[in-house]
Amino acid sequence: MTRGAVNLLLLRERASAFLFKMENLRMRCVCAIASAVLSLCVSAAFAAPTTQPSASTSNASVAGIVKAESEVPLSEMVIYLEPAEGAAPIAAPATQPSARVSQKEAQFAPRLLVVTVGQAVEFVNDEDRPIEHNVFSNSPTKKFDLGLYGPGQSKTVTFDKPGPVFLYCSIHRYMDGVVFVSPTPYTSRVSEDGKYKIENVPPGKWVLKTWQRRKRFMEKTMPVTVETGKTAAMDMELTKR
Ligand SMILES: [Cu+2]
Repeated sequence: MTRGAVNLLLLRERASAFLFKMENLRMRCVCAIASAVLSLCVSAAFAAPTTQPSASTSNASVAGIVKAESEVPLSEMVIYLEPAEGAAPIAAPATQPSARVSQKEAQFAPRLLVVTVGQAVEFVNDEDRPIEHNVFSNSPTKKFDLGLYGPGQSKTVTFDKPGPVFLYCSIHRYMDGVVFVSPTPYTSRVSEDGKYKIENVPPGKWVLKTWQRRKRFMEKTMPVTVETGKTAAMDMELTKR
């Protein structure tokens, strides 16, 4: 073999070794990129919030007519759902916007406010004139005393137990209102013609209950089964106390 031929062979060997190394490196790069992409995908899959079947997609409701003596306005009546015994407890909505009660012209507005357990209520002194109010309650559901404060100021109370909370003002004896704290967000006011409708109820077994501001009638407790896409018809007749 001539010296030139040997050199050529050596050169070819080196070249092929170099090419092999390059190929190796390329494969490693491809592998590294692929594994990075894969791990990103996997972590994205786990990090993404899992879509829970939400109440708003159940398209189920509970509705009906409340019959009582016609002269009685039923607008200060609340119908609400409680989970049936043994049913999974309902987690309070993670974020609930705070509700608001006005004190303008020495009146609580709305006079009856329905909130869900855990929800906060802002009591705002929105008087145009320099009038101070002192909102308080002695109800077992929530005892509080916000003290005196003037126009432009507001104080917030979080209602952490279900039940009625009667509102008063220590300055104006005629000011009265009520916050009804429902154990679940599934509530409806009864209209003056007796109709009510609780919408977007998760399917399952529930107990329907009534609450009246003026206790003129016996309260009702009725079991109800809610099915996806259906309206459970729950009419009721109230009896005098
Ligand atoms: Cu007042």
